[in-house]
Amino acid sequence: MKIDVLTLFPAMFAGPLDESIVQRARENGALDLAVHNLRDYTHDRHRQVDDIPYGGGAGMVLKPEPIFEAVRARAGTGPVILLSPQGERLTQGLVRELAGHRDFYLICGRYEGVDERVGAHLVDREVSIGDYILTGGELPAMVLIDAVSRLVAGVLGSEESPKDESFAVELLEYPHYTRPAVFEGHQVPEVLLSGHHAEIERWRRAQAAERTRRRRPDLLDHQPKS
Ligand code: 4HQ
Repeated sequence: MKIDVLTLFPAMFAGPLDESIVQRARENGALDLAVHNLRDYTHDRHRQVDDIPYGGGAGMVLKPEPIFEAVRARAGTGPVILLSPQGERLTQGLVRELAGHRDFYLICGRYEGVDERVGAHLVDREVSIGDYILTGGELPAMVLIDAVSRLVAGVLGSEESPKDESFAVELLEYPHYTRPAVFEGHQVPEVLLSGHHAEIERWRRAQAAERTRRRRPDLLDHQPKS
C-alpha cells in the first residue's frame, strides 16, 4: 500500500510513524509512506500557501493552487482524502474500506481551513477523527495511517493479529490479565486460571457484552459496522 500525505509540517510525521508496527510495515515493504511539503508546490518568492479570507474574518485560508498542483503530480489513482471536522467520521468500517485500496492521498489543512474548491473539486471524501477542533489535519492523518497500517497484509506479527477484530469493534473488549495472579491483593478472576477453555470463552463473551451494555450502549443499537 502507498500512502501520500500533503502537509505544511512534514517533520510532524517523523516519530509516530517511525516506531513499532507501522515502521515494521514500512521496512518489510507492505507500506510505502511519502510525506510531501505543501510549500514545495508554490512558485512565488515568498512560497505563499495561505491568504486572507474573501468576505473578511479572522485567520488565513490555504490557497487552492499548491494543493491542486501537488495532488495532480501524484502517481496513485486511489481516493484523495481531506482531514476535516466536517468530514464523515473515521470508524473501523471506514478504516477497513481504505485498507482495501492500493493507494490513497491525505491532505492536511491548517489555520482556519482550506479553500472550499479543494473539497468541492479535488477531494473524493472528507474524513473527521472526532468532534473536537485540532490545530491541523496532521494528527488526524497519523491516526488514520496507524489504523489502516495495522490491517495491511503482512504488517502484523502473530501476537498482534486482528483476529477478533470485527467482534472487538462491535463490542468492547473483555478484560485482560497477566501475571502476577495476585497484585496488591487484587486477584485475577479464577476462571482464567482454570484452564477450562470453553468456560473462559463463555466468561469473556459475557464480560464483553456486559461492559458494552454499561459503557457503550450505543454500540448495541444494531447499527451497521461502519
Ligand atoms: N481539523 N478530524 C484541519 C480537525 C480535524 C478533526 C482542524 C482539521 C483544523 C484546519 N480533522 N483544520 N477533528 O480538527 O480531522
